[in-house]
Amino acid sequence: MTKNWLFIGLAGIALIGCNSGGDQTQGVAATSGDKKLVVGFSQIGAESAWRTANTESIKGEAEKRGVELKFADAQQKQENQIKAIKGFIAQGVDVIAFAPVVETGWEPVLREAKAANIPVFVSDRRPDVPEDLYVTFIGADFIKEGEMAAEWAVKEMGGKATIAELTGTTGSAPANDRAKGFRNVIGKNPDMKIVFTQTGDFTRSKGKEVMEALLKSPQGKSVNLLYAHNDDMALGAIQAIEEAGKKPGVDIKIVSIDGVKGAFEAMVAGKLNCTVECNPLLGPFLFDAIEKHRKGETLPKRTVVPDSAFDMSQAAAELPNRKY
Ligand code: GYE
Repeated sequence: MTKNWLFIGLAGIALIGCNSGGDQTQGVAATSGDKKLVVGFSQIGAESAWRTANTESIKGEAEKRGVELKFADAQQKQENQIKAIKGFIAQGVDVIAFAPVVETGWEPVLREAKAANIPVFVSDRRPDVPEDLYVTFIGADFIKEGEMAAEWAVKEMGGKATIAELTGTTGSAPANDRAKGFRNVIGKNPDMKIVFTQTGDFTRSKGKEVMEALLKSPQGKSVNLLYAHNDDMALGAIQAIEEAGKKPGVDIKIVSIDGVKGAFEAMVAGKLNCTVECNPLLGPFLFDAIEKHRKGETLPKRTVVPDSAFDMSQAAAELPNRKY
């Protein structure tokens, strides 16, 4: 175990890109007198502890600022998100915000929002659409997170490991980017071999199920490192490893992403080795951006929320400071 290992990500808020202006800056519905600002927010679902903290942050911040929030939970289904966004357009909300479950397939509905002159704010995950279809995108750098997980892994395993990967929701930006970032670093280490990769859909139950099946297969016997795209899947996998009579954190080292409380508790218990933080508390960033936009300020197209990484040796000291 590397003592005091700490990799600080980007310091401060990095602002990348620049608003090209366009129609999105004109899409502000005027509010007069004490009429409340109405924001429609399409959330992905409630698949993880990260998501729960993210939802609380958005709801709490809206309440604090006196914003009327129309909140829709899509239960991890893109079709539900598209329906919710169409509903917000039909209701004539002032602002639409959403966290796209997958990267592709958003252009038509965002064109409808643009035609209705409703500004769109993107939270958490990136949609693959032209930049003029939204005002700004606020979220973490998932490639960087994958790289940080791999940097820890290479160091911890001395450049040699047989790796299983539990990926996030298929087609989602964090699953695509966390896989990519990890490989960017692993690729330079020929003895770090990924022998298994399967989705656990960012949930604890699926993480457990997939790990159970892997451990029963001949391939599973050789795995000595698990990389999970989020903490919930790692926590599910920990249960499966224990039920198979192995020691998580020892027989199979584990690195995951999010930095939720449950991950810190597992590190204190010696069952999880490292978590790379991904800040879910996006509410203040989002509503600040909405307010600035309404005042006519130009926003960057991208705001990166910075992350750190924590290993077992730091877990006990850090646990009381965790906000989610
Ligand atoms: O890591 C995972 C959640 O999009 C960053 O979604 C988010 C991810 C997060 O389900 O736990």
